[in-house]
Amino acid sequence: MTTRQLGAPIRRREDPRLLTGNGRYLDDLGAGALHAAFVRSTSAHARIVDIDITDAWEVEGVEAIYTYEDLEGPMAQPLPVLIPHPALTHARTGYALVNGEVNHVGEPVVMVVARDRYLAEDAAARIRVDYEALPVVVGVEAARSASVLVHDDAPGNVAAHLVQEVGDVEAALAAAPHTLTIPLTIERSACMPMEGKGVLARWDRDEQSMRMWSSTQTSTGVRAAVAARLELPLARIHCIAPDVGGGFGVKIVHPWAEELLVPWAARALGRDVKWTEDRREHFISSAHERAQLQEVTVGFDDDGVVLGLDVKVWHDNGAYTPYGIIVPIITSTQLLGPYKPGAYRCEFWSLYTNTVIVTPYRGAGRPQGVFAMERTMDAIAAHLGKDRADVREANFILPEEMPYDHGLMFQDGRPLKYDSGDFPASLAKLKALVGWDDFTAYRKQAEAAGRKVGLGIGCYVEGTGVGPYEAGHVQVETSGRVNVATGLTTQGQGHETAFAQIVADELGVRIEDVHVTTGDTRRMGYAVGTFASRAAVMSGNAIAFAAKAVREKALRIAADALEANPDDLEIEDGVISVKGAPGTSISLSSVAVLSNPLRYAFDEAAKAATQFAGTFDPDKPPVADGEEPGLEGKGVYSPTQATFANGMHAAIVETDPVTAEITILRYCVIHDCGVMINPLIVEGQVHGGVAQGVGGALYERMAYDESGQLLNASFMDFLMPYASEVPHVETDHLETPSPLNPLGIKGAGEAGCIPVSAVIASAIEDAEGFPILSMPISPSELWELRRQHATKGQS
Ligand code: MCN
Repeated sequence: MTTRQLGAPIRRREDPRLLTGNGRYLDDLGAGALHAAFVRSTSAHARIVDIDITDAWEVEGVEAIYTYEDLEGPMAQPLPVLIPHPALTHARTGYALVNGEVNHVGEPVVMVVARDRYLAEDAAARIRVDYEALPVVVGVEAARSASVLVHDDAPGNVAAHLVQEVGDVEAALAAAPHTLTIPLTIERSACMPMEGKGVLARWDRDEQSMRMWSSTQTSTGVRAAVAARLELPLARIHCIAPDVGGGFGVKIVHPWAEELLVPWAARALGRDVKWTEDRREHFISSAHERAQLQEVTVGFDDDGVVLGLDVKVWHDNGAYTPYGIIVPIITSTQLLGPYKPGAYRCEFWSLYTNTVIVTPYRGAGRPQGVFAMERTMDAIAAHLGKDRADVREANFILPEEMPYDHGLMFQDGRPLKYDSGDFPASLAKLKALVGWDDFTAYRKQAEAAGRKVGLGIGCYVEGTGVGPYEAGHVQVETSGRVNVATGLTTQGQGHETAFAQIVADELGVRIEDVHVTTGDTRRMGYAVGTFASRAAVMSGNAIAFAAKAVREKALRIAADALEANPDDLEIEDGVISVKGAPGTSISLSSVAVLSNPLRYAFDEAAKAATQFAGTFDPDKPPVADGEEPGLEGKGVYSPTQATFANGMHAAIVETDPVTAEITILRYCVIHDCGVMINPLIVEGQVHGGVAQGVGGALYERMAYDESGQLLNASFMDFLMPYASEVPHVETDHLETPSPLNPLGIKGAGEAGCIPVSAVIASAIEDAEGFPILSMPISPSELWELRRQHATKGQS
């Protein structure tokens, strides 16, 4: 009996290729292509008075220089708002090249195309842009004061304002025995994938068609955008995502200006054109996230049970809103985590600033929301003198209350309705893993040795696998090779392995025979993209349906050939046999031959299949009426709502009594993403997420000055954690299957980073004894907080 692949902790098959430098990333492609470089705005808010390109033409090897004036038709229109929302009353987007006014440092003003990147950069450096400075808005405080406007026609700097309310919060707060109001801040940060963005385009003059490659999280989205803006039939464009060195959200935005301009220039010049983003460009012209001011007012009883929760969020959306209000709407709904909030009201303002645009970054609004909710849970416990885990447990939604409808609208416009989860069981596991009940003794010991230690906790629920759909295609070649295609893309999540596991099980073939292609519109033209931890749920189930369809077809044809009933057949290791009579069998490859009217004489499988040819009626066509030729099938998965994964983290930190240096001593994770396709991949995802979360909690922030210049736009100044700062992550799982999809899967890709800031804050607070209300936190900030609290204590 073949080992079942679903749930097997097998190593990622793509890793040898990627780890030995044999991956094919965007910059590995396009030898001989012309290169593009961009002149980007140096001012955060200004009118362009003049652009002088004369000197740039002096550089030998320059092929083209483009400004907004060169753009025509749809190329000259503002970039699209990808996810409109009725509350987004003042949506604004930029242009492929700046049209008159710049709204943040880094916007593309001029595109130079030259023989190589060096020449393109040399020419770009000779272009002079004269700006007439306008007043600048940086940070949420400045945005909400509205003394200066980013866009004249967006009053109050408000792009969107949304209120959702369930129950009567005012009454609940008024009647509550206890109330607290907690102000919270999370600073701006960004994804920082190892590989920046990049585009290569090839125009075929004969066919009048475009083939392009983009380091994107959605090749179908890029293709659609290019078709619209270049006024080309979709059939004449193919977009391929090659190996992508991380995305973490920033590459789901489409089209980036460069994704339009590079193919547009390739067509205009009749030459291959390529652009590879450098790190500085990534800092100043891609996307950021996280920055929010939040205020929670909570009412609760003597047991810590929340009776009413009123949350206000001021979200910094940067200069434009191409991605709508996804981030703040996630914060405002997902902050509820595993808890029942009693009456709930959430209100947010999405505000313009003269800074880089904000779009979802791994976790997408959840780290901020979880920070708000978990700080609130700790504050309730501190107020009542209760155990922090007990207060959480008192507010949990219980397994028997699933499915649990919060009565709110989620990011996908569907109800925020949890499908599964066992929060008390997760908490019990977490407490056992971290040694919750032994911590008091441990702390005493540490204190006796002059050390300060603290224990922190954080819980979250994450809507994953959002729709609307994904599709999968499975095809068995006459060699027995199984080709699997999904249109969604891969940035390092291990889809080649996980999807092969699903097909191996569903079809009954060896995993070695399964080959997975992602993100290539030539193989699958219908897809939404990889984001929102949706690939496993969406493509996983679509591919499973496709494999099932192929299996059914194979059994039908084999039954004919073997003169058996399809119900009596089984497939194992690519061989179809009669149950209990393994001698009566036919290989899947032979069935592939039989399902294809062309029998190739040189094909081994064809030869094998001929022995069954006699079983066919010569008057009967080889492909039956209504049957498609070939052993292949499609599957589509389109759920009615998201599925909700969850997790609980705990950390033990030590803070240096003198230097205030913060060290994570232990980091423990309990994670529930339903049925795991591959526990090894899931753990890798969780570990990577925690590493990113540690960066967000302790190191990473975007340091803008008052004029809108990003002061730390390089890895010399923007601190990412090294391996030395990322703790060993102790992980355990709980598998509560999702009832919403046949495989019982929930997503896992963002989980690790979601509660980390909340957990570390909780642990530092526990070590220090005063509230931590703002993240990230550096040793100098902690030192300053100590000083303030010491002074308070004396006064
Ligand atoms: N998985 C599993 N069992 C489950 C759920 C998931 O084995 N029950 C596996 C999946 O098969 C997949 C991986 O875990 O191989 C992640 O699956 P999923 O949760 O569906 O997430 P996506 O594949 O949709 O990936 C997107 C998600 C997001 S939103 C960000 S951001 C992120 C992340 O994945 N960006 C990443 N993880 C990343 N990992 C890498 N290396 N690089 C990125 O850019």
